[in-house]
Amino acid sequence: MSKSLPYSVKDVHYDNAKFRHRSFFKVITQTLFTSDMKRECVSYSTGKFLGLFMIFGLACLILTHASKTPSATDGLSKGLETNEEHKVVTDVGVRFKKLLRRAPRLPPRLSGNEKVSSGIFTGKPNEHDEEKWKARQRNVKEAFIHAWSGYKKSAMGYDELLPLSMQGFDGLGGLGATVVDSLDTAMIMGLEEVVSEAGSWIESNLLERISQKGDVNLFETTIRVLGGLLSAYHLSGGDQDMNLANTGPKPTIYLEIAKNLADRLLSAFTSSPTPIPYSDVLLKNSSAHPAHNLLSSTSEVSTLQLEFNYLSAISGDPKYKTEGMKVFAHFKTLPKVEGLVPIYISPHSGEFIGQEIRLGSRGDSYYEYLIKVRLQLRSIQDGNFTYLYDMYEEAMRGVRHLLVQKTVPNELVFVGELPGGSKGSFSPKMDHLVCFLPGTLALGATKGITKEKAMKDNLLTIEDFENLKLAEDLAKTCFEMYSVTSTGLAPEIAYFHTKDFYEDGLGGGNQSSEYVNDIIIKFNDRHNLLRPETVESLFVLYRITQDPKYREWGWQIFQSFEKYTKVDSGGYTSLNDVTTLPPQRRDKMETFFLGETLKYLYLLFGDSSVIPLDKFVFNTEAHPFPIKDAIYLEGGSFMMKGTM
Ligand code: DMJ
Repeated sequence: MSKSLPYSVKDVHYDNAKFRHRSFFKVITQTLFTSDMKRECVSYSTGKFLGLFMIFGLACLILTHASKTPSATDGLSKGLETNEEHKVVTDVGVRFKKLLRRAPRLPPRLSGNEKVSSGIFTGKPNEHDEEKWKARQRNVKEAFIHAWSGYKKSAMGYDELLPLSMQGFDGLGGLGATVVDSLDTAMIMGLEEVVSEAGSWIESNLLERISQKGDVNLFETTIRVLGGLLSAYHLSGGDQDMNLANTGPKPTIYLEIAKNLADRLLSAFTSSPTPIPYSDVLLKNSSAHPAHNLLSSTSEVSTLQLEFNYLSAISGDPKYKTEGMKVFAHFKTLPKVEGLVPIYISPHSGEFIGQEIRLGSRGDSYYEYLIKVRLQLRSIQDGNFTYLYDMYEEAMRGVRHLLVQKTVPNELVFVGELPGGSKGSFSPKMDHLVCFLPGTLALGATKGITKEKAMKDNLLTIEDFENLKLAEDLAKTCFEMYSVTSTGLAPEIAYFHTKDFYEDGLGGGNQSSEYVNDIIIKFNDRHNLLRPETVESLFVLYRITQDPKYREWGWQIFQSFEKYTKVDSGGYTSLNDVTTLPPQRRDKMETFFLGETLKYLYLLFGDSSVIPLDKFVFNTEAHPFPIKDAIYLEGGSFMMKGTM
């Protein structure tokens, strides 16, 4: 294995922004007025404006005193200093370097009036900003209406819309997946007409489809269809015994269908000889079978539990939770590589198969659900589920140690793969799917509250700070995977230029991107499926850090979707090649474009009090479930203590 770059507390002072060359005078003055250092200076200065004339004296003062003022933008060093268990001595050399460092270069493609500061943000946007974001949020709502009307016109009741040929396609077992995946987005956006259309279709057709349809994938059906029904149940007032939706069926309809579906899906667990479920279910006769290669994907078997746990909570029947959680209890016993796990597991032996480790396809949401299920069950008194958090923390240490490297020449941080396990070589390859990780890391660090509040209440450990730092760096890389292409849209997979790897002539096509030599896009990986992971992470990071740059990045991505994927006759389409103009289109609108991508963009541009991250947990398909204040009693039954 090539030597991986340590990404740990030793590494925390570097800044991932790219710098311009400027004069020493500008460096000093702009540092004082535009960087994090400004806030530190304020607490020392008896005459901060005189500081311009006494710059070296003031600089010396700054450099020889440790800061006592909390700074929202320099939380890492502050947090480390205040953590009783892990006191870190202030590094004077690093502080001197910070003073000399040049102001971060602004993200590319921002227009003049959209420029954001390099990190000074108050969390209180002015009125003009508020109006701007409301208008942008309306743009996203219009995009959703355009996507839905294309689907309704040409594909209503099919799983997916083929927007170019204007027809429907059943790629997910024929349960009308786009209808169910879209419903809670329409509820959140207040689109009553769409709620009525989708809700009525579900009420009239879905039970029949479930009882008559054939093969479905356990994971896809759980995250999209079961997940969509459950969040619709909550958002329409189900677990408050109310009907909050002005239109569509009453909430109990969603719950009844969800139970019927889940009862059939449970056969994947009960037919398997181990706690690892089979990958496929024949819905009509409630039987299950393994995939052709007899294996299950690690991420698939460990990305069912939020849904099954919530269904147990609202139905009062513990069987869903009991089966789902057996998977995690089993994973706890299996050997791992610094918390990281291979991407295949056998439902027959219960053992991992092969060595391949990655946080992209087949690995990704295992890590996501470790922390999210722990957050979902955090109010349970018996503490039986703390092992999930331990597994998550160990895995993130493994990611930082074994998988994180930086690019040449511009030091973008990325998460690579271990195709041969711990003894194989490192591959500088990252699926777009890995871009869920910044959001998950940020959520895991603050547990859904803002970084500012978490720091004020002294809640963050060194590991939390390390994870937050990695989250922010990785989010930037994910954003640059968009910026580096001609279309402003990311490829499905990127490779990264490192000291051990480079391939010439495979750039993204945007020559004005400063990362054009850092990011390599191979021919077969140039497609874009309208995936959500980057905007999902931008949404979570915006909520947690309150840094408006994440909104601006999301806006740029949204504009590119509008420009290159919108189909005039209705809907949005995938692309075959994001690096050439005009991009060749691929005839498919994935359900997650409505279920996830547009929902996260809408929430990113909206009020942060809507679906707060400390009170809701989003399943991997962006369906939000409330975190119940529940006490689980012995045997798995529980009492509610009210809803949040
Ligand atoms: C979604 O179905 C889910 O987010 C899943 O976890 C990963 N892949 C797609 C979106 O890209």
